[in-house]
Amino acid sequence: MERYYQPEIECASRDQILAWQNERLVKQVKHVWDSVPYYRKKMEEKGVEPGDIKGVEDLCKLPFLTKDDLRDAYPYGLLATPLKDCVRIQSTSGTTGRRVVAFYTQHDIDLWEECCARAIVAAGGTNEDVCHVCYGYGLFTGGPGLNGGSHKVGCLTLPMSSGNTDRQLQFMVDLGSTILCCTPSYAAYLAESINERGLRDKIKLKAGIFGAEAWSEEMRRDIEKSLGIKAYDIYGLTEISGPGVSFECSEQTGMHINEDHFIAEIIDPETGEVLPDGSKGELVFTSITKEAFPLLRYRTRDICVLSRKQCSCGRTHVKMSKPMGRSDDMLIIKGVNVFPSQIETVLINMGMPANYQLIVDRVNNSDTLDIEVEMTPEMFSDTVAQVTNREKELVSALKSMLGIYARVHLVAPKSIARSEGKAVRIIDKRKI
Ligand code: DLL
Repeated sequence: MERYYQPEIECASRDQILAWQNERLVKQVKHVWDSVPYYRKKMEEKGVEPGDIKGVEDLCKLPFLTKDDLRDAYPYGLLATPLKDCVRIQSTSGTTGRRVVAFYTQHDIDLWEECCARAIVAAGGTNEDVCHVCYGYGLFTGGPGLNGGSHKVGCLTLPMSSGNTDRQLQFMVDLGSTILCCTPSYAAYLAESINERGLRDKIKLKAGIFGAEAWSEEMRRDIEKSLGIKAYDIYGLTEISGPGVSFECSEQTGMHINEDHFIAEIIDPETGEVLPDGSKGELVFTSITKEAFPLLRYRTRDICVLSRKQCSCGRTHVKMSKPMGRSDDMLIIKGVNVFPSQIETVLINMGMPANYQLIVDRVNNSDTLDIEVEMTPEMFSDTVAQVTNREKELVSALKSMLGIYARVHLVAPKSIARSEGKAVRIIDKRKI
């Protein structure tokens, strides 16, 4: 029974890991300096040259990259290899302005899939498993990443993609799926459908690999109980490759970061100062092995804590906590990235005032978004039919901007509380 497990890497000594990181970082900085004029300029502005970076302890000399840089440099400005060497792009679910597009050489794909394979093995996966992947396929990294990892492990891979619950359940029963890969909210929905249809005895699932959105320990326990499985968290982001940047082991107390490929730092989101392990702050990644899209000091905006406490699984790679929130205002609703600014754009374009509130909730383990929008005083005298019509128009405009359904409620002028400081636009009732 061949298992895609690399103890010589995943359980390497801390000295060995640091030695790999030092060597790879120096090489990567030179590669970026030589091939990415955008980042070279940033380094020059900070007065840093490749020779100044001798190892991980010099990382803090490098400038940060942010999502704004990715947007400025869209589409090819951060590409570090000739286009002829790239074989794939993936993209984020962001829908306004410029999307973030990440490039991969075949080597990058291999390493990314290797990271996903490690996650599957850590969840107990072997070549005897039937791995049911219902993350979305296409531009989203979830489907392609776990699909590739599953191949590497040698599982029988079911490339289901998301949606069509009847078909998901039929294949799950008929083919005897043993590992389920999807967002936690979809896993909860599938669990509910399985139990409603009395299929619990007919499924063979033993583990789930769930991520791409925030989920609580309570939700983990619910899913584990209703499906009779062990549920593992997996984290990642398109900019840094996709799922598999980090993953949980059987201890389920944080996700091991694949430190042979990514250097993690925690910074103070306000000042950019590097914080010691154990501090809560913004997670920053440097990819040290990627060829086509190697980001140095990329600010994820995810707020986490890193821990180097010894793990009983034997892995020595640093663990990150579940993201506790984001330092920007991005919401993740039903796995889709939603920015309040996108909503504001739609409202203003449709002639509505910018007085609105977003109420995000989780009902039956599925996210809901309600938007209260103040009417203008002129609209307030409209008939009920006119108001209903306007709400419908807004729902449809928001759907095409965000890609998800939001309920819209037009409310009386001046009925939404004003704030003297920053406007409080978001009420997130999800207990995460
Ligand atoms: O969500 C990649 C992924 C796919 C991860 C499948 C895991 C499984 P993006 O669409 O670029 O990539 O979104 C990245 O999602 O910065 C986090 O804010 C959030 N996120 C990802 N995984 C988790 C997780 C994919 N396990 C953004 N818990 C990240 C909480 C997560 N948030």
